[in-house]
Amino acid sequence: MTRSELFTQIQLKSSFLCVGIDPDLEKIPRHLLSEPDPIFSFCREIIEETADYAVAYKPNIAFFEALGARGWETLARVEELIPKDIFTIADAKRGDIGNTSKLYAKAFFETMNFDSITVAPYMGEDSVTPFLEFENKWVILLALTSNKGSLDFQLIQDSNGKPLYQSVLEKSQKWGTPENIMYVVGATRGELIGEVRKAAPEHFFLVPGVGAQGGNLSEVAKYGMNSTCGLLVNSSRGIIYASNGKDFAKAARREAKKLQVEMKLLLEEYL
Ligand code: OMP
Repeated sequence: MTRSELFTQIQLKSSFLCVGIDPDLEKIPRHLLSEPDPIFSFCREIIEETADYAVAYKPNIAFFEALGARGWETLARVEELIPKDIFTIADAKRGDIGNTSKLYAKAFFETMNFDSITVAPYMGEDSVTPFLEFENKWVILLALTSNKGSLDFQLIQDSNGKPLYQSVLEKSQKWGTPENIMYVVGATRGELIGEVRKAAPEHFFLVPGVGAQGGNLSEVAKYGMNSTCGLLVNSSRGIIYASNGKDFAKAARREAKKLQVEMKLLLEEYL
């Protein structure tokens, strides 16, 4: 999917919601456990009920690969059932020496058909560029993450006072363009989102951390929105585990809609 196609979807749905698919056998409703593939049944209902409000889905690969070979099969089936006009993110956080990254890219872009993959920048240019060689596919590079541990490295300053995440933003913009690189910026980072926006005015940001991690949606929009929205805001647990009863998918729909209604107002305010 291209950047302008993504923006068109955002406008059509008045939404920049990414629904995070983090299906955990211990958390899904008990009645699904008698299904042949409980995780698939869970994801199918969640997708069916939230697709009206989502412009992106982000399956987190850990939740599938923890189940072994069967989990990979489930992931492939889940990826296939996501409507084609919705952007897909393989949240795999990969990155390795060039010839290995090339195979990670093949796994998620060719064997499966994800639009994008999350990538860790730590191993540098040759670990990231193999992902950029695929047409209409995206790298979503970790810049300033939502978790407490982001303080350990990402905010360390060099001798000129520049934090590491700023060097990631600066350098990586030479490897690709706003048409094939996005950045992960945590919703919990408040005003710093504005600093990331200054350093990368055109790029889309994937913003996790609203909902269960306490990030604030209007703050994200205030500091992060650009003229083509430039934001995909993710919520996983806050949507998919809104209820653990038989009404779980309807409850997920309600939570997704709540965020979409808020997003519509923010789009009207800032675009
Ligand atoms: P919830 O906190 O349940 O909404 O889930 C957040 C999702 O975003 C999880 O799948 C995390 O792995 C992911 N995530 C973060 O929480 N923080 C980050 O900085 C980056 C990610 C990510 O790359 O998606």
